Amino acid sequence: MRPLSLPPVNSWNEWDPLREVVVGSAENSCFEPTEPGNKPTIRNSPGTPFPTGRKSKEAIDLANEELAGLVAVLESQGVTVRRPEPRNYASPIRTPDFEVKNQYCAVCPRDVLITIGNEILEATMSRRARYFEYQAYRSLVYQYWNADTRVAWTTAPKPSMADEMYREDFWAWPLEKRHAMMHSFEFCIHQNEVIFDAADISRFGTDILVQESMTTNRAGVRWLKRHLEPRGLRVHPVHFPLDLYPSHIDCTFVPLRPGLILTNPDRPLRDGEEKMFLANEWEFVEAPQPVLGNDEMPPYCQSSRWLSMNILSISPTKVICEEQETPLQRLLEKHGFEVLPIPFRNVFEYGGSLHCATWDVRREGNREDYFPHVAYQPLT
Ligand code: ABU
Repeated sequence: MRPLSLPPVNSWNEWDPLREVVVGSAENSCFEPTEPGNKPTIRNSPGTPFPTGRKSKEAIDLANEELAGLVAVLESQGVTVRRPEPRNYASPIRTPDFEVKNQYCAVCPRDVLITIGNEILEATMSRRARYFEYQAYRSLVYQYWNADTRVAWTTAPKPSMADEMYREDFWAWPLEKRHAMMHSFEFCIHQNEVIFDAADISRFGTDILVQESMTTNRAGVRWLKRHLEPRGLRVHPVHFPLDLYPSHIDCTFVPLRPGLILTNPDRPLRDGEEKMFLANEWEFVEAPQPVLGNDEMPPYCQSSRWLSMNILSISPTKVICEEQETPLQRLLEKHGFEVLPIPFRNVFEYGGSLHCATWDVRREGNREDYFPHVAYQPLT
């Protein structure tokens, strides 16, 4: 008897051969507004107010051109590409708990949605301007869900995003206080509501890592544990204490294939958390310094220069990398990868690079246990 074909939604890790992916779009993008969970600033222009409202046509066209280039490369590799629905982000939104001047964009589906096996999981999100970002993907999600009864779909509980959810003075903490607080993993969000962005999660088959960050709190990790453990998965919170503004794991700790992880030399894993990797013979390889310095990043970009590490795996032997990050490309080649370089700098000001701008819906392969020697404590 022939085995059943894989469901249309099937992705257990970050590296298996990619078959279908959603690529974001910059259409109608706005500047991210100032709000309790986000205080955007212009690089190298302290004191200059951050722009509000729509981004310029030129900035949108430049980003869309690079996103189209990514689509072309993916399609040339036999990957099916889907795109979000164009929406209006420029109008204010108001819920019973908050108001915000405008929404943001749909460039980074990775932050909003994650495929865990045959399940689509919609994150709670952590910022007001992104509360309704899932809407750009709803019709795609319905198409996947309607296509096959094996596809599951879960939306995590929406937090209030009321003022009380945030610790707004976080943004004014002096450096000394940040250093003093770096082992407490308390950032701009409190712990009393479930909060997570999907990009704080990294998938390794049976094992799921979740970074505690400015965009994911401990209640979010607990919710993920309670949701995923009954499905046979093991959820491990991870921490990078030297990252004083952590948001999203995919510029910090990037699995490349079974046994190999690209690590960020500025953001080591908390002492002790490396044990599960070492006990299972995983190797850490440090990413080289990014080509761009902090001051050379696009002025409106709120992400770090480590977007250099934000690569997209097409398979365990092939990755897409930003064109100018040649030191990283050479390192990856040395480790046996074929590298497909593409220009992507104009997407940076939308908060991400190649991994952020995608949501992998289908990869070949099944759930595997890459950590047979792990001391795991499920929630009791
Ligand atoms: N959205 C990914 C940003 C991560 C970083 O700034 O390092």
